[in-house]
Amino acid sequence: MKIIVTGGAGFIGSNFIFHILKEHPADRIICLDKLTYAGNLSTLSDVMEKPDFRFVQADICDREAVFPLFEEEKPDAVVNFAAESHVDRSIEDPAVFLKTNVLGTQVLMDACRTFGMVRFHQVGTDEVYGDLPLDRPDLFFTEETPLRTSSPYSASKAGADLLALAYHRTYGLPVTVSRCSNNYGPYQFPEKLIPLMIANALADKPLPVYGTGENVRDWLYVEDHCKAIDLILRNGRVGEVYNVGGHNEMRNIDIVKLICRELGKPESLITFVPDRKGHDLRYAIDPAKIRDTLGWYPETKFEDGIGETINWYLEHRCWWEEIISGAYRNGISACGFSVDGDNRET
Ligand code: NAD
Ligand code: TDX
Repeated sequence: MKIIVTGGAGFIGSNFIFHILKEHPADRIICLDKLTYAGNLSTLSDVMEKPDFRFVQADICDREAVFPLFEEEKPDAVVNFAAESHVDRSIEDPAVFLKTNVLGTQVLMDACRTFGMVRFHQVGTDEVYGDLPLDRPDLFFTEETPLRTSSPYSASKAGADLLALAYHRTYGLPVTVSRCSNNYGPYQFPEKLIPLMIANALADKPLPVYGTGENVRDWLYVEDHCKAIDLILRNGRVGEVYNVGGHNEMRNIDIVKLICRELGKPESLITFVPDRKGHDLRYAIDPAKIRDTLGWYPETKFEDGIGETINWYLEHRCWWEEIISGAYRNGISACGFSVDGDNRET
């Protein structure tokens, strides 16, 4: 299979590229990424020189860049990870979220329609379902749960999902959508809860917990998410939505305390700060559909995954310290990563 992976210099997209190149050695990957603040070429340094990998720096909203790439590469499939992904940034400035997440998805699907009805997978989020009450642990998100978005981020992701399903119904484009819960693991940008807390704790800085810290998220190890997308891409039914998540609900405050314990840091670093506007209370996925139809289940237990993740951040300090210092944006990494390979194109 020849796959265009958009947003592959980000957290989940890069892990997906590593997964595909390892599990499907006959596949070829073309990574299309704009390298926004969230994209980091040093993440891809291990695969940059591989013959079955190509990196192209471009914006998914840019038809003039996207269409010729499709014409040249004639991909079998597109997996769209490219997005603005941080809820707090969407509250500060929604415009780029609507542009990239909705209009960028449209450009990609128009290219899919134009160049032979290319198989398209949209990477979505459980945030499109809004939130569940804290006092109803019996309730979960199913694929039939109505969309009820809370933030500009989740509204833009819901727009993209609906557009993808509309392209299937209207044009017969072979589309699938996955909606996953919170991911954690290597290469997550240190603005998100877990890597931010690890980085701050290691620097003995305050750990900013929003509100009371009682909000609940359903955490999934990133590799399990990548396996789910791989399965949906190859064996999923077009026109369908699949929820991905693992019955692993944790309160934010408990995650932060666990990180303190693991790093030997005092809980006195925890600082309660004003709550996020519109802060969703609880996310919880019912993964019955993907389990029963595709045989997917989360393989990594949280105790193992969080330990591996903390170790990864301890062993890759240079990767995230270059992000915090801003040095990663120069395209030259001092961490021993080579990011100027022949496969890099702009
Ligand atoms: P990320 O912010 O780490 O990475 C996003 C990547 O997309 C970056 O490499 C960035 O450079 C690229 N990008 C942004 N705008 C672009 C544009 N206009 N053109 C081309 N590339 C662009 O995000 P992530 O956490 O890896 O999330 C990937 C996808 O998964 C997103 O669609 C997100 O909504 C979804 N998702 C994330 C989670 C999670 O917990 N992180 C959970 C469910 C779904
Ligand atoms: O400093 C913080 N303090 C804090 O209490 C940060 C950054 C977050 N939080 C809270 C807010 C959330 O309840 O922690 C929880 C997790 O926050 P984020 O890491 O920002 O993730 P979330 O808002 O849940 O969204 C994530 O999961 C769904 C991803 O960022 C999205 O891209 C994905 O769609």
